[in-house]
Amino acid sequence: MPPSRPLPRRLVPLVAATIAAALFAVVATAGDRLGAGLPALLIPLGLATAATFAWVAWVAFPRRRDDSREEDAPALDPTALAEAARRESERAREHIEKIRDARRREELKGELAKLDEGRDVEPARAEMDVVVFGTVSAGKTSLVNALVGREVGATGAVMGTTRQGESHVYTLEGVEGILRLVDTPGLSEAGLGGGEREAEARRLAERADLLLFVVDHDLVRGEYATVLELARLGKRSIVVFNKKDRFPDADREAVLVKLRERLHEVVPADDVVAVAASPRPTPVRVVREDGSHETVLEVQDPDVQLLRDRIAKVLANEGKLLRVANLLLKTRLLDREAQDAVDAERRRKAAELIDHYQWVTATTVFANPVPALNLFQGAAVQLDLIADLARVYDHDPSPAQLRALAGRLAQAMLKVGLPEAASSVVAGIFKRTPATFVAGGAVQAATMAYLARIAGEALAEYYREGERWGPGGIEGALLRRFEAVSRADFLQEFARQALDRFLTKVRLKPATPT
Ligand SMILES: Nc1nc2c(ncn2[C@@H]2O[C@H](COP(=O)(O)OP(=O)(O)OP(=O)(O)O)[C@@H](O)[C@H]2O)c(=O)[nH]1
Ligand SMILES: [Mg+2]
Repeated sequence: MPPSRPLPRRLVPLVAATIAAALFAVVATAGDRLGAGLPALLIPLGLATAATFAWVAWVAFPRRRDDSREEDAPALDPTALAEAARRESERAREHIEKIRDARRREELKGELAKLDEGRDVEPARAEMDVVVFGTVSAGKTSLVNALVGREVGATGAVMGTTRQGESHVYTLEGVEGILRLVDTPGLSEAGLGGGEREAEARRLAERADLLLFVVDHDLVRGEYATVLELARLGKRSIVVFNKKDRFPDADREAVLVKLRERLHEVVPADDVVAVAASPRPTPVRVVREDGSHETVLEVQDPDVQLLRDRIAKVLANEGKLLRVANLLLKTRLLDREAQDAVDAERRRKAAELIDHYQWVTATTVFANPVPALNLFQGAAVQLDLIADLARVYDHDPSPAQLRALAGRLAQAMLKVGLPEAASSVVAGIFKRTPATFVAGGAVQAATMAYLARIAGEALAEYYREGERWGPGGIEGALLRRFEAVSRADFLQEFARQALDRFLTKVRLKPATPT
């Protein structure tokens, strides 16, 4: 049965005010008959009634967000989530099958099989990843050691002590299943840095069943942004304020209040917990038998019990739901990885094809100069390029469709004046080279290569986008590619290759500048 929805709190003052106003009106009407001094008495009476109603209603309808979270959680149905994960898994499988690189394909298949297994596993054998994440030196490894109860990872004052993710199995009273506590490399101070280690930490955090976000003071901007980002991803997080021993009681409370306040939209107050994973030894005055005294450093035990209790409570109450929701998320992420892998392979293949055909085009023109656009109106090389690009993107156009597409491309090129534009770009780059002798045939050939590349890239984009040209239609697509291809770095490389090819073909040497 779905849980009953509490009255939205925003309506509470309105309802209270209406009731109070109605009462006030009734009494005031009666007051008209009773005498003139009464209104002075009625105003405070009305206000007091409104305030009382508002207070009673406020208490009677608690905020949904924090306090009712655990009761609300089951409203999401684990069976429905598991079913969604199964559908997502089918989609991912289809994408994985399209990956040509056998090793990558098998790797992703293996990961998918593990996720599939995880859906039907019984609670006692279920695995839960609790990922410890946060800024460098916040005390993540110290926290892992404290929770596990022995030194499993190296800690240090030097930033970047932990270099890769490490997981440790541990148990918590009252929680079924296999718990893995995963330590991660720290985020850079700003929390926005790149780098491989940070990328790995983020990858682990995204896949966590439960996240422990460790800070050792109030949040810096980067940390705040990261917590929000992960919350938006649906990541269940406990924010751990570590090194509380460094603060006097009042300051520690102030930091906690501030953290709770800043995070109140995404993290319930109970899920912001203060700990001391590895408190500094404290100086203690010891009185010896002979009456003299000295100060010694007393080692302090870790203080993480509150956090342990909180993790146990969250996992006991929401563990199953978190695990299934996370399986769905992980399957989605895997599907995205598979799609990215397919896309990257296709882009590579398309780039190879375009490269190949641009020079085939140029060589054909160089051997047998034809009026520029004839080539696009049904010449074999262009039709082959279009057909091959279509196949890269799983399309199989008929010969008639190929000819129609080639014709449309040629028309669009003419319409936006690409042949002239390309020819002047090419003439320009040849002018800047020592090969001033380059004959008209070579310029024409290189121009055609240039046009073939622009057409090829526009086509690849067209197929990539599911046979859509994007803004401005076919002309817009061609112009966008023309701009991209006319970048200086591309032009330099193009000129070098063009000269290489035509110079070897005609066996001419560059004219020696006089
Ligand atoms: N005072 C105090 N110091 C702590 C506490 N926890 C950790 N530290 C110190 O903070 C420093 C960093 O601790 P680590 O556990 O290595 O921090 P980390 O977040 O794993 O660091 P990286 O792996 O480099 O990102 C060490 O010098 C710890 O002794 C604590 O509760 N109180
Ligand atoms: Mg560490």
